[in-house]
Amino acid sequence: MIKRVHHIGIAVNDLKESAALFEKLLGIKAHIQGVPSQKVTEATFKIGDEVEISLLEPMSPDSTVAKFLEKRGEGLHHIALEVDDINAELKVMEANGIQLIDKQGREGVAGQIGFLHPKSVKGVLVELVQPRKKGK
Ligand code: CMX
Repeated sequence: MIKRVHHIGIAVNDLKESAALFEKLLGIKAHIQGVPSQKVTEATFKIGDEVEISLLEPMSPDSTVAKFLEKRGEGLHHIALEVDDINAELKVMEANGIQLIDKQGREGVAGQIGFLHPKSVKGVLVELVQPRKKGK
């Protein structure tokens, strides 16, 4: 079952300039970190106790985000939905005819993550997130 929107990912060309803009827009400071496994540097804004907005700048030209920026320009890159059991949810999605990018959860910043292909979700890249248990 989907529990909530976990975060929204936005692809940007210049993280420093974009983070400064979103700090003004949201009135909060960004937490900046490199995520080598996804080949991006992220500026994350936690809005209240719920949703985060993550700005994504590619670390290298072979990053999927670099490819996205080249093809489509800056803008909404993905929506992440929180689940309790990522592998069970991926199985359900597949059984419902949704094309998976990841057949199984893999390690991400927030916990186990898995992507659904935008071609089968009306052009929106969807990420499922099973957050890491606190203290782990
Ligand atoms: N949202 C919507 N559509 C997207 C997309 C996105 N984020 N990324 C690619 N597409 C579209 C492309 O525009 C293209 O459409 P057309 O065929 O109409 O031109 C199509 O999908 C295929 O795109 P592509 O550039 O040929 O790219 P690939 O097939 O090589 O890869 C995808 C696309 C989605 C499978 C790949 O980007 C992927 O595996 N993404 C998941 C991982 C990821 O994006 N990580 C980034 C960081 C996440 C994080 O830190 O949270």
